[in-house]
Amino acid sequence: MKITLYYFKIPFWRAEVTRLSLFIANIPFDDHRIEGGEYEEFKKTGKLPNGKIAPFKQLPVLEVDGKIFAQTGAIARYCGKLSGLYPKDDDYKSALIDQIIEAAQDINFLVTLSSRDKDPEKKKIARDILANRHLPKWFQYLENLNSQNDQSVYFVGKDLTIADLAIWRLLGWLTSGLLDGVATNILEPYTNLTILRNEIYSNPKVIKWMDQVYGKVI
Ligand SMILES: N[C@@H](CCC(=O)N[C@@H](CS)C(=O)NCC(=O)O)C(=O)O
Repeated sequence: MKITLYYFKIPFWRAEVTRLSLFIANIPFDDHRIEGGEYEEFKKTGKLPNGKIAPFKQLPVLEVDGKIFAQTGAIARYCGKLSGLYPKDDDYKSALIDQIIEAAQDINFLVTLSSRDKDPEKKKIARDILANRHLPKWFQYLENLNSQNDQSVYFVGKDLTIADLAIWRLLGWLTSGLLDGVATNILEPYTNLTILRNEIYSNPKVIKWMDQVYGKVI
Protein backbone atom coordinates (compact mmCIF):
# COMPACT_ATOMS: atom_id res chain seq x y z
CA MET A 1 0.00 0.00 0.00
CA LYS A 2 1.44 3.36 -1.03
CA ILE A 3 0.22 6.29 1.05
CA THR A 4 0.83 9.98 0.34
CA LEU A 5 -0.49 12.78 2.53
CA TYR A 6 -0.73 16.17 0.84
CA TYR A 7 -0.76 19.18 3.09
CA PHE A 8 0.97 22.52 3.48
CA LYS A 9 4.36 22.93 5.10
CA ILE A 10 3.05 23.48 8.63
CA PRO A 11 2.55 21.25 11.67
CA PHE A 12 -1.19 21.94 11.74
CA TRP A 13 -3.53 19.51 13.48
CA ARG A 14 -5.42 18.66 10.28
CA ALA A 15 -2.35 16.92 8.90
CA GLU A 16 -0.35 16.22 12.02
CA VAL A 17 -3.00 13.90 13.47
CA THR A 18 -2.54 11.63 10.45
CA ARG A 19 1.21 12.05 10.09
CA LEU A 20 1.73 11.09 13.73
CA SER A 21 -0.74 8.26 13.68
CA LEU A 22 1.14 6.66 10.77
CA PHE A 23 4.56 7.44 12.24
CA ILE A 24 3.64 5.98 15.65
CA ALA A 25 2.64 2.71 13.95
CA ASN A 26 5.76 2.64 11.73
CA ILE A 27 3.62 2.80 8.59
CA PRO A 28 5.65 4.31 5.75
CA PHE A 29 4.08 7.26 3.94
CA ASP A 30 5.10 10.14 1.75
CA ASP A 31 4.64 13.31 3.78
CA HIS A 32 4.21 15.60 0.79
CA ARG A 33 4.30 19.24 1.86
CA ILE A 34 3.03 21.52 -0.85
CA GLU A 35 5.07 24.70 -1.24
CA GLY A 36 6.57 26.98 -3.87
CA GLY A 37 5.28 26.37 -7.40
CA GLU A 38 3.15 23.43 -6.27
CA TYR A 39 1.47 25.74 -3.76
CA GLU A 40 0.77 28.40 -6.39
CA GLU A 41 -0.71 25.79 -8.72
CA PHE A 42 -2.83 24.31 -5.95
CA LYS A 43 -4.18 27.71 -4.87
CA LYS A 44 -5.08 28.58 -8.46
CA THR A 45 -6.58 25.29 -9.65
CA GLY A 46 -6.79 22.83 -6.75
CA LYS A 47 -4.41 20.57 -8.67
CA LEU A 48 -2.26 18.27 -6.56
CA PRO A 49 1.33 17.35 -7.48
CA ASN A 50 0.00 13.96 -8.66
CA GLY A 51 -2.11 15.77 -11.31
CA LYS A 52 -5.47 15.08 -9.62
CA ILE A 53 -7.81 17.83 -8.44
CA ALA A 54 -8.50 17.94 -4.69
CA PRO A 55 -12.24 17.22 -4.21
CA PHE A 56 -12.88 20.41 -2.23
CA LYS A 57 -9.79 22.31 -3.42
CA GLN A 58 -8.61 22.10 0.17
CA LEU A 59 -5.99 20.15 2.05
CA PRO A 60 -5.39 17.67 3.57
CA VAL A 61 -5.84 15.08 0.82
CA LEU A 62 -4.79 11.46 1.14
CA GLU A 63 -3.68 9.31 -1.77
CA VAL A 64 -3.79 5.54 -1.31
CA ASP A 65 -2.53 3.44 -4.20
CA GLY A 66 -3.35 6.20 -6.68
CA LYS A 67 -6.83 7.01 -5.32
CA ILE A 68 -7.52 10.19 -3.41
CA PHE A 69 -9.95 11.51 -0.82
CA ALA A 70 -10.18 14.56 1.41
CA GLN A 71 -11.49 15.85 4.75
CA THR A 72 -9.43 15.79 7.93
CA GLY A 73 -11.73 13.44 9.84
CA ALA A 74 -12.07 10.90 7.01
CA ILE A 75 -8.30 10.81 6.53
CA ALA A 76 -7.55 10.60 10.25
CA ARG A 77 -10.03 7.75 10.69
CA TYR A 78 -8.74 5.82 7.68
CA CYS A 79 -5.15 6.10 8.86
CA GLY A 80 -6.18 5.58 12.48
CA LYS A 81 -7.65 2.22 11.51
CA LEU A 82 -4.39 1.28 9.81
CA SER A 83 -2.33 2.39 12.79
CA GLY A 84 -4.52 0.94 15.55
CA LEU A 85 -5.36 4.39 16.91
CA TYR A 86 -9.03 4.15 15.86
CA PRO A 87 -11.25 1.09 16.38
CA LYS A 88 -12.34 -1.13 13.52
CA ASP A 89 -15.08 -2.98 15.37
CA ASP A 90 -16.37 -0.84 18.22
CA ASP A 91 -19.01 1.62 17.03
CA TYR A 92 -19.52 3.34 20.36
CA LYS A 93 -15.82 3.87 20.94
CA SER A 94 -15.52 5.16 17.36
CA ALA A 95 -18.33 7.64 18.01
CA LEU A 96 -16.62 8.87 21.18
CA ILE A 97 -13.49 9.54 19.14
CA ASP A 98 -15.50 11.11 16.30
CA GLN A 99 -17.17 13.59 18.63
CA ILE A 100 -13.75 14.87 19.70
CA ILE A 101 -12.56 15.24 16.09
CA GLU A 102 -15.80 17.09 15.26
CA ALA A 103 -15.24 19.36 18.27
CA ALA A 104 -11.78 20.15 16.91
CA GLN A 105 -13.46 21.14 13.63
CA ASP A 106 -15.92 23.38 15.48
CA ILE A 107 -13.15 25.08 17.45
CA ASN A 108 -11.09 25.54 14.29
CA PHE A 109 -14.10 27.16 12.62
CA LEU A 110 -14.50 29.63 15.50
CA VAL A 111 -10.84 30.62 15.13
CA THR A 112 -11.31 31.05 11.37
CA LEU A 113 -14.34 33.29 11.95
CA SER A 114 -12.34 35.43 14.39
CA SER A 115 -9.62 35.92 11.76
CA ARG A 116 -11.84 37.07 8.91
CA ASP A 117 -12.22 40.79 9.57
CA LYS A 118 -9.57 42.92 7.95
CA ASP A 119 -10.40 45.94 10.12
CA PRO A 120 -7.97 45.75 13.10
CA GLU A 121 -10.50 47.04 15.64
CA LYS A 122 -13.19 44.59 14.55
CA LYS A 123 -10.66 41.76 14.50
CA LYS A 124 -9.57 42.63 18.03
CA ILE A 125 -13.16 42.44 19.24
CA ALA A 126 -13.65 39.10 17.48
CA ARG A 127 -10.48 37.74 19.10
CA ASP A 128 -11.58 38.97 22.53
CA ILE A 129 -14.82 37.07 22.12
CA LEU A 130 -12.91 34.00 20.94
CA ALA A 131 -10.43 34.08 23.82
CA ASN A 132 -12.81 35.04 26.60
CA ARG A 133 -16.03 33.34 25.61
CA HIS A 134 -15.77 30.68 22.91
CA LEU A 135 -12.50 28.99 23.78
CA PRO A 136 -13.12 28.73 27.56
CA LYS A 137 -16.52 27.19 26.82
CA TRP A 138 -15.12 24.62 24.40
CA PHE A 139 -12.10 23.84 26.58
CA GLN A 140 -14.47 23.13 29.46
CA TYR A 141 -16.50 20.77 27.25
CA LEU A 142 -13.32 18.91 26.34
CA GLU A 143 -12.14 18.93 29.96
CA ASN A 144 -15.47 17.39 31.03
CA LEU A 145 -15.31 14.67 28.39
CA ASN A 146 -11.73 13.86 29.21
CA SER A 147 -12.48 13.64 32.94
CA GLN A 148 -15.33 11.21 32.23
CA ASN A 149 -12.81 8.65 31.00
CA ASP A 150 -11.61 6.91 34.15
CA GLN A 151 -9.42 4.43 32.27
CA SER A 152 -6.55 6.75 31.32
CA VAL A 153 -5.47 10.34 30.75
CA TYR A 154 -6.70 9.99 27.15
CA PHE A 155 -10.15 10.91 25.83
CA VAL A 156 -11.35 7.38 25.07
CA GLY A 157 -10.47 4.07 26.69
CA LYS A 158 -7.07 2.96 27.90
CA ASP A 159 -4.91 3.96 24.99
CA LEU A 160 -3.92 6.86 22.79
CA THR A 161 -6.27 7.50 19.85
CA ILE A 162 -6.45 9.95 16.99
CA ALA A 163 -8.76 12.09 19.19
CA ASP A 164 -5.86 12.80 21.56
CA LEU A 165 -3.45 13.60 18.74
CA ALA A 166 -5.93 15.96 17.08
CA ILE A 167 -6.67 17.88 20.28
CA TRP A 168 -3.03 17.91 21.38
CA ARG A 169 -1.98 19.60 18.15
CA LEU A 170 -5.00 21.90 18.02
CA LEU A 171 -4.23 23.07 21.56
CA GLY A 172 -0.57 23.48 20.61
CA TRP A 173 -1.69 25.93 17.93
CA LEU A 174 -4.11 27.79 20.18
CA THR A 175 -1.45 28.31 22.87
CA SER A 176 1.41 29.03 20.47
CA GLY A 177 1.12 32.82 20.66
CA LEU A 178 0.56 32.87 16.89
CA LEU A 179 -3.05 33.96 17.37
CA ASP A 180 -3.25 37.61 18.38
CA GLY A 181 -5.40 38.05 21.47
CA VAL A 182 -5.15 34.41 22.60
CA ALA A 183 -2.84 34.12 25.62
CA THR A 184 -0.30 31.32 25.70
CA ASN A 185 -1.49 30.35 29.22
CA ILE A 186 -5.14 30.09 28.23
CA LEU A 187 -5.19 26.36 29.09
CA GLU A 188 -3.94 26.73 32.65
CA PRO A 189 -7.34 26.23 34.34
CA TYR A 190 -7.91 22.89 32.59
CA THR A 191 -6.10 20.24 34.59
CA ASN A 192 -7.06 17.21 32.53
CA LEU A 193 -6.22 18.85 29.22
CA THR A 194 -2.86 19.88 30.65
CA ILE A 195 -2.14 16.34 31.83
CA LEU A 196 -3.14 14.99 28.41
CA ARG A 197 -0.85 17.44 26.64
CA ASN A 198 2.06 16.58 28.92
CA GLU A 199 1.48 12.89 28.34
CA ILE A 200 1.65 13.30 24.57
CA TYR A 201 4.64 15.61 24.76
CA SER A 202 6.46 12.85 26.66
CA ASN A 203 5.49 10.07 24.20
CA PRO A 204 8.82 8.78 22.80
CA LYS A 205 7.46 8.49 19.24
CA VAL A 206 6.04 12.01 19.36
CA ILE A 207 9.39 13.32 20.63
CA LYS A 208 11.18 11.43 17.86
CA TRP A 209 8.82 12.83 15.23
CA MET A 210 9.21 16.44 16.39
CA ASP A 211 12.96 16.08 16.62
CA GLN A 212 13.25 14.42 13.20
CA VAL A 213 10.85 16.69 11.32
CA TYR A 214 10.99 20.05 13.08
CA GLY A 215 14.25 19.86 15.06
CA LYS A 216 12.45 21.28 18.10
CA VAL A 217 9.45 20.88 20.35
CA ILE A 218 6.43 22.46 18.73
N1 LIG B 1 -13.35 20.59 6.07
C1 LIG B 1 -12.00 20.49 5.64
C2 LIG B 1 -11.32 21.84 5.83
C3 LIG B 1 -9.95 21.85 5.25
C4 LIG B 1 -9.35 23.22 5.21
O1 LIG B 1 -9.96 24.21 5.63
N2 LIG B 1 -8.12 23.27 4.69
C5 LIG B 1 -7.45 24.53 4.54
C6 LIG B 1 -6.06 24.48 5.12
S1 LIG B 1 -6.10 24.23 6.86
C7 LIG B 1 -7.28 24.79 3.05
O2 LIG B 1 -7.00 23.89 2.29
N3 LIG B 1 -7.43 26.03 2.68
C8 LIG B 1 -7.23 26.45 1.33
C9 LIG B 1 -8.49 26.95 0.74
O3 LIG B 1 -9.56 26.77 1.35
O4 LIG B 1 -8.36 27.51 -0.32
C10 LIG B 1 -11.28 19.38 6.41
O5 LIG B 1 -11.79 18.96 7.45
O6 LIG B 1 -10.23 18.91 5.97
